[in-house]
Amino acid sequence: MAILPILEYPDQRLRKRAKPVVTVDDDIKRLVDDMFETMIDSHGIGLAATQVNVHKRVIVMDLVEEGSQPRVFINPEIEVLDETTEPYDEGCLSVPGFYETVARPSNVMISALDREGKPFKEKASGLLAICIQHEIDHLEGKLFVDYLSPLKRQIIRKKMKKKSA
Ligand code: QAP
Ligand code: CO
Repeated sequence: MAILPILEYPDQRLRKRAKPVVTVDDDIKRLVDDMFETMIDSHGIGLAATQVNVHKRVIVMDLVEEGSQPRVFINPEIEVLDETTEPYDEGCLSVPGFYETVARPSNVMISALDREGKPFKEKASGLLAICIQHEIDHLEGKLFVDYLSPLKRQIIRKKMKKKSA
């Protein structure tokens, strides 16, 4: 197992679109294990492979607030179930120290493969629904700051650049 470096905004590699996993082999399982170790080490609740510069459709999650259950989503897809949206103060391991309110659909159906490559479906609401949408955005090269006003995004961008300089 290994702790992988996490890319930070505004790194352009966070903008790459991840490719579907063709077979859930030992390499993917190793990636999943390393992603869990990396996420736990940095006190995260969710991590997409894009954030560790691997452009494959893999997400790990452990929602501590909801009774800690390690979850793996490979090639995840969501279907929005109704019109309800909910604002939530989101953060991101790739934008450390910044939290902003984002409104997303409250109720979604998730389809994905698990760590063994087996397909499953799960109805999600609450933090799980928010987190899976945030993480799927990463696989599309999208970040939560993209939902903010250009001014707010610019401020965060400048502060992040200053921090890494
Ligand atoms: C994504 O985010 C998420 O700023 C996961 O200093 C967050 O794990 C989805 C973290 C909220 C839904 C709601 C952030 C750790 C972790 C920080 C994370 C920080 C240390 C963020
Ligand atoms: Co994130």
